[in-house]
Formats: sequence, C-alpha cells, structure tokens
Amino acid sequence: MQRLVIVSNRVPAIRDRKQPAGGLAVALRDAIRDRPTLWFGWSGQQVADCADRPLGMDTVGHVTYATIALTHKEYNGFYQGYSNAVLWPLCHYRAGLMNYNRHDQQIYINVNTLFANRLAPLLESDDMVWVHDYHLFPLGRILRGLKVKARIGFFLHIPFPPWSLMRSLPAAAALMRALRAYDVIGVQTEDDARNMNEAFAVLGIPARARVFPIGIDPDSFATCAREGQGLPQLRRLQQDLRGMPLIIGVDRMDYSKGLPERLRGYDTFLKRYPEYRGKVVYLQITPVSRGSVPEYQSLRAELDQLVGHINGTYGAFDWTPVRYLTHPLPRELLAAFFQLSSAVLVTPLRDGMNLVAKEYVAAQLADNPGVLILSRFAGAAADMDDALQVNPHDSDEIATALHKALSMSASERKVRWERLRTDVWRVTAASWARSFIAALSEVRTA
Ligand code: ADQ
Repeated sequence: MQRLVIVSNRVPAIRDRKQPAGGLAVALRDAIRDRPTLWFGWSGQQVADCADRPLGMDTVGHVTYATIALTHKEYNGFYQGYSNAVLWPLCHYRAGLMNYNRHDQQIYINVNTLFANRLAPLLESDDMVWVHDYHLFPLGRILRGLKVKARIGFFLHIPFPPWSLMRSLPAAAALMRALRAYDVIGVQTEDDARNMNEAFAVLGIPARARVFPIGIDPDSFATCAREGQGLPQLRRLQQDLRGMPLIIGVDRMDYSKGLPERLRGYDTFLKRYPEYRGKVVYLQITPVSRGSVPEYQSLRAELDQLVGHINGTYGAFDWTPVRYLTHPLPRELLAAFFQLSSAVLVTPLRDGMNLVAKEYVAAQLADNPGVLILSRFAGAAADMDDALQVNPHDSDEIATALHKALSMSASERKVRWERLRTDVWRVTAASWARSFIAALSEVRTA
C-alpha cells in the first residue's frame, strides 16, 4: 500500500496521537488506520532562533510524526499574520478585516519554503502527499521546484470567495498559479469550486478544483452522546433547567461564526415573544481562539457586552437568559448537552463546512430530536435542506426560526431529523478522506 503523507500547519499534539480529540486527526482516523503514514507540520512550539530546531520524529503504530518548531518571528508573520489575519478573513469574504503587509507575506513564503526543504528529503516517488489548508497554498509549487515527483493533493477547509473579491489580495494571482502544482485540488462545496475555477479561467491557469465535502464520524459522536449520559454535569444542568427548553450554541470564538448576530437574534426573540421570558435557556459555549489577533479581542469585548445587555435587560433574580462559557468542554459532555437541548443555533456568516451542525444531528435520539437552525452561508447548508435555514444578518429571521423550533410538533421534528441523519451518515469524515485519496491515487505519477 502506498504511503500517505499528510502535511498540515499543526500536527496533533503527542497526547492526542493515540486517541485524537477532534479536528483533522479525527477526520483522517479511518484513512490512516491501516496505511503507512507520515504526518508533517509545525510542532506547536516556538523557539527564539532558527539554529536550534531539529526535526522531531516520533512513531505511533504505523504513523510517523515529523514536526518542526517555528521561531517567534515566523509564528507572528506566517501564522498569526498572513494566515490568520489576511487569508482567513479574505476567504471568509471579509476583505475589510485583512491586515496585509508584504513583510508577513514574505514570512509566509519563507515558512512554506522551510516546510518544503525539510519535507522533500523524507519523500519517496510513490508517496501520496496530501496538503491541508490555507496556511500551505504554495507548498506544492515549492516541492515541485525541489524535484519532488510524488503525487501531491491540496484540500482547502475554508471557503473560497469569488475572484472579484479574492483579487483584493495583492499576491492573489501568484497564489492561484502556485495551486497549479497540485494534482488534485479539493474544496468543500460547489460554490467554492465555481469560485476557484472562475479564478483559474480568468488567469488562464490550467487547473481545476473539485468538490470533496467533509463530514464527521457520526457513530463515534453518537457514542459520545450515550457515554455523556452518565456525567454528573449533565444531571446538574438538567435540574437547573427545571423543564425549560435549552437552546445551545457551540463555536470557536471567531468572527466568521456570526456570534454577535446570533445574540442579537436571541434578543429579538425575547423582545418579540415575551412569553418565552423566564421559560427558556440559551447556553453558548465559545472557547477563545487566536486571542492575540486584535480582531478576536474586539469580538470578545463585543460578546461580553451583548451577553451583559441581554441578561441585564431580560434577566430575573432566578433566571439568566444567556449562559456563556469561553472554555472548551469534553466531547462527551458537549454531545450530551446537544442531546438534551431543543434546538441548536449554527449561524456562521461564512463557513467552509461547519461540523457542529453535523455533530448536533448525530447526537439526537430518534424519539425526541432537537431542531437544527442553520445559516445559509455554512457549507453544510448545501446538503441540509431540512434544517431551519436562516440568513444570520437578519435577527428577525433568527427570532422566527427559534419560535418555530421551540413550537415544532414532534412529528415534524422527526421527519426533518430522519432526513438530516441520512445525509450525516452518508457523507462522513471517512468517505471524504476515501474519495480524496482515491482521486489522488488515480493520478499518474510524472
Ligand atoms: P472550524 O472553524 O474549527 O473548522 P467546525 O467545522 O465547526 O469549525 O469544527 C469545530 C470543531 O471544534 C467541532 O468538532 C466542534 O465540536 C469543536 N468545538 C467547537 N467548540 C467547542 C467547545 N466549546 N468545546 C469542545 N469542542 C468544541 C474548519 C472550517 C470549517 C470546516 C472544518 C473541517 O472553518 O468550516 O468544517 O475546518 O474542514
């Protein structure tokens, strides 16, 4: 069996290697289960200068992890700067939030070059190299420059905007041309593929993006929900609710997730439907992420203000309308909370896919499923017609959807959930990885 080489910005931390806790490691679990694999990327460590950074090598079963540290300067320019403060906002259609400068762009290229230089000697010609995400757009092109003959594929986990927007990035054309080095280019949705292919066409680049929608491992998430039933925190929340329906939201703290818009929607809901005051609880679980990027700091301040405003306006001495946490919870507990809740709010302004929507569906029980309220602008919306789809910018639409969800008959909830469930079990993490790897293995080596 050919070796799979995964390249991603972060390689799973040592503690997560035996039992991956989430993200890419879970998504790829099936693909790497019985296949010799090399996983290359940043170790998560920062060092003062570039002299003292040997490649870390560590093998667990048939997976070898090869990791490298970044200097503080590289971390700031490549990761915080160009990746998270330029490419991330731009790909989420937020050009106005870009914090572009040529210096960070150069460091981005330098780190991609560093990755390529350290990875190339480890590669063999019949390897299948699978590069992940926006941190590594130019990696394939640099590897080709180093005469790497192996097949190389690229998957973009986040959206790809129309060329008319993408071209506001000063080096957009070069970035698009770099993609040509890949044998397979994968994106999440038809919209993303259309946008990317339009950019290729405008620039006369002979490359083609294809759609490989990502999913979750629904069986294991359903198991998490079952295992979570025994947790004391679940019982405490249940007692606390005193029979009130629970609305839940679970997202990294990111401006793409539409959190202020969602809170405004809930505010409108309590204003328009006063009968729910004192009769419903909204629990928002939002671990802080990228906390040193300024836009994320101002988001946090805005959320603090909105939560305080809602609780101050509608709260009573014995009722808090919004419960708000900024730390992550164990997956079993999250899954159990999903199962307990009557509705989930997944309202990103843009999202590549959004796995929370799929996890929510996987955690429900057939006899009393909760309702998925989902933004039209999440990649997941493409296949989830039976969710209550909303435009997150319209707080009235969120309010109406909340009312509809909380008053929906059990039979309608079941019909909708059955159909959503079929999709979540059809397009999984395993099927995503399988189809991408199959596409890559069909490519003939040079
Ligand atoms: P993310 O932007 O991180 O992923 P998402 O797809 O929703 O977004 O995945 C988040 C994961 O983190 C989920 O598995 C969720 O359960 C977990 N998580 C979130 N909040 C948590 C909390 N409070 N406690 C514990 N776990 C929590 C990027 C893209 C997405 C794309 C994925 C995969 O932005 O659009 O779907 O990659 O390709």
